[in-house]
Amino acid sequence: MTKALIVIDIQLDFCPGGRLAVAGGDEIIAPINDLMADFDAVVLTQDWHPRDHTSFADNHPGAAAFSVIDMPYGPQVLWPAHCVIGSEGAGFHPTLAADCADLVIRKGFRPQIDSYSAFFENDRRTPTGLAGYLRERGLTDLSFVGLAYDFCVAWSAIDAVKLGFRATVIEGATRAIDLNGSREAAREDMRKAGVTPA
Ligand code: VGL
Ligand code: ZN
Repeated sequence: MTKALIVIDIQLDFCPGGRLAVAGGDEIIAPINDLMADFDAVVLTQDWHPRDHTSFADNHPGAAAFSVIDMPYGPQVLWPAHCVIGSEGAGFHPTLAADCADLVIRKGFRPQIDSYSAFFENDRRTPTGLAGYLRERGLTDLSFVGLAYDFCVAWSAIDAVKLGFRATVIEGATRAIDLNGSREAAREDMRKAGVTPA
């Protein structure tokens, strides 16, 4: 009982028609639902931002969406407002088998810091609590799917390896934003970190 499927951010705002839509984001939902039965545990993450979140371009007057600013914890992409707490777009896509999840973990709810990874906020230090949950249940072999490949999926998988888990990304069950080559950069970062592609 060591295998967990970690399903990253299958929320309406990341699917076509959403506020930060990832191309083809909805195409991976049926395959993810099918994968769930192969695992001992299923964890869903949910991007969950207050309206005044510092990662939103419209909270920085004059700044364009998808530009990059320096934050105390490093560079930060400014995104269109998305996954606002309590909004429809923050909800899971209705076709995701969310009822099968053992745990839903929310991230990005502190106004001053973004959180791509399911394990740490973007300062790479503030934990979400997920590592403790997985360790306590003996879940050591993690497979990552979901959105977006080049941000939340990659950062989560890399942190998983750093924390001592075995991490695989099931690429066919992910889709990328691909901002300025971020897809290839993420693939290379994961390869170097020891994340196994599948
Ligand atoms: C994500 C950008 C901003 C993601 C979340 O889920 O990859 N990307 N917030
Ligand atoms: Zn976000």
